[in-house]
Amino acid sequence: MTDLIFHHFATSPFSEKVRIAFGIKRLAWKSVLIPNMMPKPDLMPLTGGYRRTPVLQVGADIYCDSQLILLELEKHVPQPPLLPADKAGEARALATWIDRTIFWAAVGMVMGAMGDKLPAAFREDRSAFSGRSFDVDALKAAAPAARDQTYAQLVLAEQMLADGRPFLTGAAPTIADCALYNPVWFLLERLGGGKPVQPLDLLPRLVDWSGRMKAFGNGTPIEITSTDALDIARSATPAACAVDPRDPSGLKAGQKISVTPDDTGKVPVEGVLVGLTPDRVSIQRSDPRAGDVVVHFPRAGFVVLSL
Ligand SMILES: N[C@@H](CCC(=O)N[C@@H](CS)C(=O)NCC(=O)O)C(=O)O
Repeated sequence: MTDLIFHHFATSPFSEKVRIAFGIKRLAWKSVLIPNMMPKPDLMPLTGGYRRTPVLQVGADIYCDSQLILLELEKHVPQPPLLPADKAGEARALATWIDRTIFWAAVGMVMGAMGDKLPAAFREDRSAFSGRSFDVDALKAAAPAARDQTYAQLVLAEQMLADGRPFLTGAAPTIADCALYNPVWFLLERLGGGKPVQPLDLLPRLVDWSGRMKAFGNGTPIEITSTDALDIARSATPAACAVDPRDPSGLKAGQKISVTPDDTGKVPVEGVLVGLTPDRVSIQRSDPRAGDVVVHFPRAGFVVLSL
């Protein structure tokens, strides 16, 4: 199997969503630690401008966004399954809900509580990243509302566990559990020092569930440098992919396009369309340090424009 190279940083909750999946699959993986804010001089040659964390690299194929990273992980390491055929749609839909709602409510709680302790450079970076001013006083004032939203959303997960099932969709974890672990871990680590904080103190099944998830660990990271990762990309050849001729976008292989996240870190990445499926859009680009690479993005949550 070609090595899975994961670009991340320790305190990143979206990275923990993937690291816990590595743990469930008991995987040994290559770890590249990247900065937690711009600039990211050794990541940009690989992604072409996509700046968010995490990113997965497999040779000269670069996978952006945890949504797509987990789909790709499942292809490379199918056992134990995180997307069993009878639960795949349900698990992916739950993960989308969690990523787009619970995560942001939890961020509101964490930033309201500790935003004033973060360095000015980080606050400026996150203002540019989100397109909203990182206003410490406004975040503090909004923290109670963020706590209430976190509670209202997490209660739904608590209800899913109410029949005694150990994981969100049944007896074994799926990507929905990995997605939920992201904000729950963030709250526990950042606000609770590992102990249940509000509103988790009112959600005992979820707290037990988080203990079961934590026990999976993160697999075995083997650290490599960002320069090693660039060398690996340069000496590899991207895997073949194809453009679905029935895709409703009408896009054709060989067209120049840009792909941009629709929510945060809205930096367009430009390249030549080489792959298009219902799940992903893939563009080829080259860079003097990374060589010829194909950068893959999920379709959901990304804006694709012909240039
Ligand atoms: N939808 C993205 C969201 C990723 C995201 O927002 N990651 C945060 C870190 S947890 C980030 O990119 N922060 C800015 C940065 O790392 O530069 C995903 O699922 O990967």
